Amino acid sequence: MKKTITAILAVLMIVSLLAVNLSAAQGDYKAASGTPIVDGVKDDLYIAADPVPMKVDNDGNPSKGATGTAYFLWDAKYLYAYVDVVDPVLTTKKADAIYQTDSVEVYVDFDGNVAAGKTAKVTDAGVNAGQWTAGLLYEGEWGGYGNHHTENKDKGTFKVKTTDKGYAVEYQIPFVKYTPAAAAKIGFTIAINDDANNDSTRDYQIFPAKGQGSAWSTVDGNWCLMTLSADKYTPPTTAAAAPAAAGAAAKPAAAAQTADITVITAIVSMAIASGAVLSLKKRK
Ligand SMILES: [Ca+2]
Ligand SMILES: [Ca+2]
Ligand SMILES: [Ca+2]
Repeated sequence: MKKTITAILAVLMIVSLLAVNLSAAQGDYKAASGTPIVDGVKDDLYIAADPVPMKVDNDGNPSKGATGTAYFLWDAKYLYAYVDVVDPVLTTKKADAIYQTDSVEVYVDFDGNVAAGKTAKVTDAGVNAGQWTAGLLYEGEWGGYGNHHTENKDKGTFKVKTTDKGYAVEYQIPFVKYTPAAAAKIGFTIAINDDANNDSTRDYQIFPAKGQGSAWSTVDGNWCLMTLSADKYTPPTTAAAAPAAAGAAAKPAAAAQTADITVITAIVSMAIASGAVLSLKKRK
């Protein structure tokens, strides 16, 4: 009996600790299920994912430079991100370090540190976390830091495309040692580096939430959480097809109407002609 009570108390303590620590993470965003084409263009699959806004600096103040929105997808092997960056002044020359130029950083924790409220250095032995940096001018050349990036960068890819508001980056980050499953929670965050005056030196770094300026080296409760959802976008079928079909049917209908008018005209002409015959007969 005493053992049972001790066990129950221990479980309650763990549950309460977990509850406190879970609330320490900043936000819990849904990653949708699916495999996109990694080409820098937003696939419809991303519609089912929660948008992750990037609008604040490390102090939580509104961005004075770039802003952006990220969407995440996952399948058995990869985590994908489509990151839409609003940046009015794009860097045109490379720098000594990628992060000094316009670029995006995706940070991942595949060890459950954020969910458990633990702090860890991304370079400490056995810590499966790291930062994946993709630069506007550096396609095919990863930047990054931490064990997960260093060990696996050859297995990941990204594509960059300029847009009318700035640029977009699409990521394919390999899980490797991590086995994803529906409803699992991953620690993550994301940053935009903005060189605002094209001098190859970063002016702003923008995050989803404050206190994430140390995410490059340290996993902690300031990171966000992502839930790997089984939700998957499916394109609308009958509803969207109906207006197009109606539009297509409009022309034949118009043609039928034209045909009707032709017939009516013929009947009227015949009537007039016969009327003319009649009137001719009357005159006789
Ligand atoms: Ca795509
Ligand atoms: Ca810029
Ligand atoms: Ca600058």
